Amino acid sequence: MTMKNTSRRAFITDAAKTTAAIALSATVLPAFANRNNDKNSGSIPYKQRPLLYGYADLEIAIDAMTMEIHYTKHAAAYAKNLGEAVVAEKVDINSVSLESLLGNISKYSAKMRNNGGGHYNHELFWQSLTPKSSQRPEGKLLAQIEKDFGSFDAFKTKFADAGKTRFGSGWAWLVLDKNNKLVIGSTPNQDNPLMDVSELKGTPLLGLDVWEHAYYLKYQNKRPDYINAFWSIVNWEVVAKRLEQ
Ligand code: MN3
Repeated sequence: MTMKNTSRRAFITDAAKTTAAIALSATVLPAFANRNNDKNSGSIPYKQRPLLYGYADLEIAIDAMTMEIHYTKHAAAYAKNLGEAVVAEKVDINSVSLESLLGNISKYSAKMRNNGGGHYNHELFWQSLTPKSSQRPEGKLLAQIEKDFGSFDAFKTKFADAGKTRFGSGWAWLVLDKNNKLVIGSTPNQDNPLMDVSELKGTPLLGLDVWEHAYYLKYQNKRPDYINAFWSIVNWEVVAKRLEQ
């Protein structure tokens, strides 16, 4: 590609408007590519979705300052850096979704891996939270959890253990594997189960950020307390929709 930077930017922005509109109209969830259609944000191809709640609305589990710093600093940096990486590595974001980029992440740089995962994981995480949690899943999702883990309590214990035992920074996951079975596991850093480099593979239904930046202000070293509080703010309706898709 020999386009000058300015025209490449214009190209990405114009084409992104169309695809963003298509992505939004097709489904509310989980079109995580979030291609940018904001005229005011220049060349940044990936954009954070607005939160559906205020920073202070999850205080039963996560304090407002943590939410604000996490969303406006940490997660914002992943989106920005992913945008830089796709430009630098000449990814045509109009033909390559974020999901398929992650599926071939071994072909790209560490910057792409860290920030592609970081952007995807956080967008999924924010959508999985709500101040009005039903506290437990129901319907098909509950039935499948009971089938694959024995009971909702057994599922919670196993998921919590995945988060507690992830050494250092990473994520705990509930995924649907290729045999349509629910599986629990964890990934290091910003890796996720869509990545070809990941040991845990499948479609992410629920992810919990267990990086210290996600809980340290309120919980310090007490990661298990943070994980325990997480159950009070899970948006089970969103998780159930992901399972149906
Ligand atoms: Mn985080």
